[in-house]
Amino acid sequence: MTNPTYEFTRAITRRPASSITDGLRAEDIGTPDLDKMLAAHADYVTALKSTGAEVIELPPLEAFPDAVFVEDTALCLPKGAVLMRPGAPSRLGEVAEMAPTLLQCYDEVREIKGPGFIEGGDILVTEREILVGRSARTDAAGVAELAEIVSDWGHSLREVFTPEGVLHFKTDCSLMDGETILSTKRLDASGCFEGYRVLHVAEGEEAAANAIRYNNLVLMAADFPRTAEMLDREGFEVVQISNTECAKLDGGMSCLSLRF
Ligand code: CIR
Repeated sequence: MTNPTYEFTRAITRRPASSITDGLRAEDIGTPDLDKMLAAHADYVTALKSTGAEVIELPPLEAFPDAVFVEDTALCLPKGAVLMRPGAPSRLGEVAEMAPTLLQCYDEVREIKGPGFIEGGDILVTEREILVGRSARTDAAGVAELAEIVSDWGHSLREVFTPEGVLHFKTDCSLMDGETILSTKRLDASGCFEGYRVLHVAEGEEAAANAIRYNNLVLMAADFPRTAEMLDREGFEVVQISNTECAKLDGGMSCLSLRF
């Protein structure tokens, strides 16, 4: 039996465009370097492919500086995909750019029509439920519209809250396996993971929480040695990818792909 929450045969990525220098960021900590980002992106794609998966690599979109962060445009589930409605106005148009690819991959593609907003970065799919964090990008109406769609496919959805000042719910957590979640202490303290086994990222390594389990691998941002060691001790096969450039735009491992 495969576990559809972390065993995948495909992924979709999009190469960063030179307009990435205009990407959204909460705080300006420097301009991302396209060449460095391209190199890290290539390592990321190579890691996904090394698990035997097919990676659909989409071309850069100059008109959308944040389009490399494809995760926010859709939710991919076993029975269908749902096109999101990003709460960042500059990112709304990325959805139409993703739609044709998903229509090729899925028989059923539905969409969040609004008026609510929701971004994929706020959605964590576990074996038992879909957790959606309300945030500055995801509102109650967006969550409610998604809940209706996924209930048709047999999923239950639970609304939770992304901590104040944190971009997305998954900025602070990721799924490691059927029962285990990697989380920052601050997010876990909200009580949203009751009933799960929770591993905390090391103190001071909060940015390590945005990782992905993809088949046999855990892809995590490099430079968080204590969290990497902890995951290794727990028996996970960790691959570290440079995230220095995406981090300047509040992006991490999960944002860079759609996985299904
Ligand atoms: C944004 O602010 O929308 C982008 N600069 C970063 C998006 C990161 N996406 C994600 O965590 N899923």
